Amino acid sequence: MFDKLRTKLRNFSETIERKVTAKGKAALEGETILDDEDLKKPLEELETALLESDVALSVVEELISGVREELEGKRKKWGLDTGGLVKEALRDALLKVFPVKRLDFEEFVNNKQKPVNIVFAGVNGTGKTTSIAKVAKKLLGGGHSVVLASADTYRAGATEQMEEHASNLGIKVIKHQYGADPTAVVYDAMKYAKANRKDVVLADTSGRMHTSINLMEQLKKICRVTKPDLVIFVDEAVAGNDAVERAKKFDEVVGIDASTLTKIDIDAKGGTAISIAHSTSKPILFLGTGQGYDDLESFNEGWLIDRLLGENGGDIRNVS
Ligand SMILES: Nc1nc2c(ncn2[C@@H]2O[C@H](COP(=O)(O)OP(=O)(O)OP(=O)(O)O)[C@@H](O)[C@H]2O)c(=O)[nH]1
Ligand SMILES: [Mg+2]
Repeated sequence: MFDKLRTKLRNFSETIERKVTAKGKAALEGETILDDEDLKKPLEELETALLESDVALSVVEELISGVREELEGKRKKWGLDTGGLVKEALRDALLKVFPVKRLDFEEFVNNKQKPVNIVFAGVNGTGKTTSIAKVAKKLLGGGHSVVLASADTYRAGATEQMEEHASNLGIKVIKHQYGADPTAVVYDAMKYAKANRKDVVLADTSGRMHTSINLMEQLKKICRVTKPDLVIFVDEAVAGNDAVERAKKFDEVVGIDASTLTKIDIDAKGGTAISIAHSTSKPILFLGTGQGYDDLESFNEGWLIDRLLGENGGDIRNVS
């Protein structure tokens, strides 16, 4: 018993000695060693800022513990602001959330064999149909021809909504009857695009809860049969914590290639983009910034990170 106690005491005193020696050595060189106590306050402040910016809790916890691990035990020059170091470490951690390679949409469409098949998916009301109309306008502006596939055969009025956009933009919609198999609609739209030398098919799918097994199977079938070149997951800025599960599930079931985050004009905090990118490791392609056809911005992680760290005044158009 006394032996055990003696060993414990020896280990304890050795640890203290190591710490004191390390701290003393650092002090002689005009530096200090960051410990839990130094990091506590700045990390708490950042945690609050991320949560207030709508980054999902699970993602915030992971980011903060990564920053803590990165900094604890590191040396810091006397007088250097610990908060500043923490912020820089967080910036690095946030940058790592985004895939190294951005997806350049224009380049992607230019390089793909035509017609390019792009399927939009997500839960109800997130802005899929509106985003399709915006992307169609963008493609038309870039000199591409576009066909819309109204593969939301489930919600009453969905095809009419799509037809209205198509008529405003002067493009063709391929549609079937209400209740028809959505896979057949996308298939026919691709057939039409091939026969009529159209460049891009934008396929609208009905909103579905990620927990609905049947509807997720239906989406899987669309993707299995029509083999989209790009599956875009659409979610909204206000989704917050919910975005993590949804994004993961859509990615797991159909393998998404990129995401679009809408309604950033309503809640421009944008932390949901971090949660989605973190959960899927896929790029964010666009931000929806309003209800008009031109309210679509290419995503820029630098802008978002500056915004989360409170460095660009939060103007969505401060995109460099
Ligand atoms: N403020 C704002 N509203 C948007 C944006 N994108 C879409 N909306 C609006 O959100 C509502 C739903 O948009 P839809 O495009 O119909 O959404 P959806 O995902 O197709 O909906 P379902 O087909 O029912 O699942 C509409 O009133 C749109 O005008 C955006 O970026 N900003
Ligand atoms: Mg829709």
